[in-house]
This record gives sequence, structure tokens and C-alpha cells, in this order.
Amino acid sequence: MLEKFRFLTSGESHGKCLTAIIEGLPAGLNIDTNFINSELKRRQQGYGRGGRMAIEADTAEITSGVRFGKTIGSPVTLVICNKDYENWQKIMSINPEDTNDEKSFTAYRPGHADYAGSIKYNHKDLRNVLERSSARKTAIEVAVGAVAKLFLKHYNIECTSKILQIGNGKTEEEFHKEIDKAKEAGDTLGGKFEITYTNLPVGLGSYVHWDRGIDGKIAQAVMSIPAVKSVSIGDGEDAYKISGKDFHDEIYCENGNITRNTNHAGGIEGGMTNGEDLIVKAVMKPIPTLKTPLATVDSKNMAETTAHFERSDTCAVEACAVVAEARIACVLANEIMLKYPTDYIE
Ligand code: EPS
Repeated sequence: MLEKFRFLTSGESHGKCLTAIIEGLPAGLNIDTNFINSELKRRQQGYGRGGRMAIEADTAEITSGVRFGKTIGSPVTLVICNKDYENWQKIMSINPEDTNDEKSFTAYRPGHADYAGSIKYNHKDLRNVLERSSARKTAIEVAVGAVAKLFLKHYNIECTSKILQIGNGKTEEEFHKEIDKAKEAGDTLGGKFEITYTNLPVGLGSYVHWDRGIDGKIAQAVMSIPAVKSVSIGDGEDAYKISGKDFHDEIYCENGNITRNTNHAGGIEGGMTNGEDLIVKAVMKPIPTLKTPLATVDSKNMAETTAHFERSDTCAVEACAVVAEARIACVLANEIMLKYPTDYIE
């Protein structure tokens, strides 16, 4: 769907590294590696994260496309090495002679990709599904999103995000209490967050075809983050209970400029940005890997059992918001490139 700012990522959760190749960046863009790494650090933080984050200190190495701090127009390659690979070399080996079942498992985890993924790719060992379906891959996506954010900064487009709710908690103190409670019970928690992008030009996206609406592109980008189950724009999730008179943002003129007193539309009308702040809300479901495992079936004999437990987080909503910022940055960078095509920037 991203026509101009394109990227592919690869890498397994406990494999050697995560890689991305980004294509479409103009030459001359300043690439601040400290910024990329600070975004990676943000993704690793948040109350409720688990053991893996204590092992990793994610940093991205740039191996192509940048010279003396600026893009040169060629594809940019980013690499994040998995520190934990040291402990998984034999288990994740690419050599057939190393075949072993040390970390194999066959009891599907409800809510995860295990069941459908094993049928789809004909895997007996669910480890083969877990490794790529893991949210670990969002690390490299955040690195790509950081590059997109650097591109957006060139146009003074900035981003903020906040957590709206975790469990029943609506303040930071309550979030922590809810997470502590869930952890004690061997349970997990999801939550709701909001991303805001400011200073967007009018007219990113289009109404002329169903696949060119920027709201649809953003929804796809955020919905496909592991564990995200709902995405809405502005007050979209409450729109069914508000009448037209109260929902739509009336238009005024101040010193020759269009102004509004409200932004229920979240900055998008007719599939296009309208110059107001872009507001995206999303809900992450509770992480499906549970210490107190749920009922399931063992694929090797179809016997009823309990799900496989893999080390996991209690809550990763803060990290999820950082990932959503990154995914939206990629959509916006693509739209800017479509609207203002250029081979270089100064
Ligand atoms: C994650 C890395 C993973 C998990 C988590 C997110 O590492 P590991 O499996 O070694 O603990 O901590 O992913 C999930 C819980 C999941 O269900 O996908 C990361 O880097 O964010």
C-alpha cells in the first residue's frame, strides 16, 4: 500500500538480527542515529514489560544509503542485532545438522498466531510460527518509523502520544496498580492509547478511490500491529451516540484563515487531512501469552491441555503506542512523497 516510501523487514524473535530496507527516501535527508536509537529505547520502556527487555538494548546499525550523516538516494538498510541470539544459536540455527526440539512446542496459545499459522504454513513445531509472529519484529519497524519521522520533521510535522486507559485505570498511578494486580494473578492487560500528529498539510490522501483515503491507510497500518484490535480516528468510536449537529466541526474564518473550535473528525474529512491535528485512537488486547495458561488443544494428539507458556510482558501498551506512532509516520511520509515528489531535499 505504501507506494513511495517502501520498506520490507525480516528477522525472527530469537534469530540473529532484524533487518529493514527502506526505499524512496530523497537524497540529502539528515539521518540522526541518536534519534533512531532513542525511539528504540522508548519502545523498550513502559511499566509491565518482561524479561526480554532486560536482555536487549536495541540499537540500529545503518549499513547502506547514508553517507556523512545524509541519505544519498539509495536504499537505506537498518540492522538491529538480537542480544538474546547468543542463547538461541543452536535452537535458531539455519543448518539442518543442528535440528533439535529443545524449544519446540505443540499446544496452541489462544489469541496468538499459533493455530492458524501452523495450519497455513504446515508447521508441526509452533516455534516456527511464534518466532516471526512475535511482537519482537516491531523493534525494526520503530527504527523504520524513526527514519520516516526524520523525513516528516523536515516538513515540521511532529508527533505525541498518550495512554488513555489500562484495565480500569485512567491515571498513571492507576495503570501501575492495574498492571501489578494482573502480574500477581499471572494475567496480562491491554489498553487504549492516542496518537496525535500536528502541522499536516491539507489534502494528504484522497476521496477519489476507496484505496486512497488516508484514514483507511492509517487504520491498516495500526490495526496490523500485533494485538491491536480496534482503531478509530478522532471521536469516531463514539460517533454513533452523537448527533450530526454536535459531531461535525463547524468552520470559521479568522484573519482569512480557516479555523475550527472542535476536532471530532480527528483531522480527516473525506479521506483527506483537513489541516487540523490528526488524532488516532487504538485498543491493544491483553497479550495472549499467559503465566496461568488458558485451555487449548495439543496439536500432536488433539488432546485437551493448557497453552504453552513463553516468557512475556504483563502489559506492553506504552510500547504499542510507540509502534503505532512509527507505523503512522510511514503512512504520512508516503503521502507527503506522493503530494510533493522530490529526488532531493536541501
Ligand atoms: C518482544 C520480544 C519478545 C516478547 C514480546 C515482545 O521476546 P521474548 O519472546 O524473547 O520474551 O517479550 O512479544 C510477545 C509477548 C508476543 O506475544 O509477541 C519485543 O521485543 O517487544
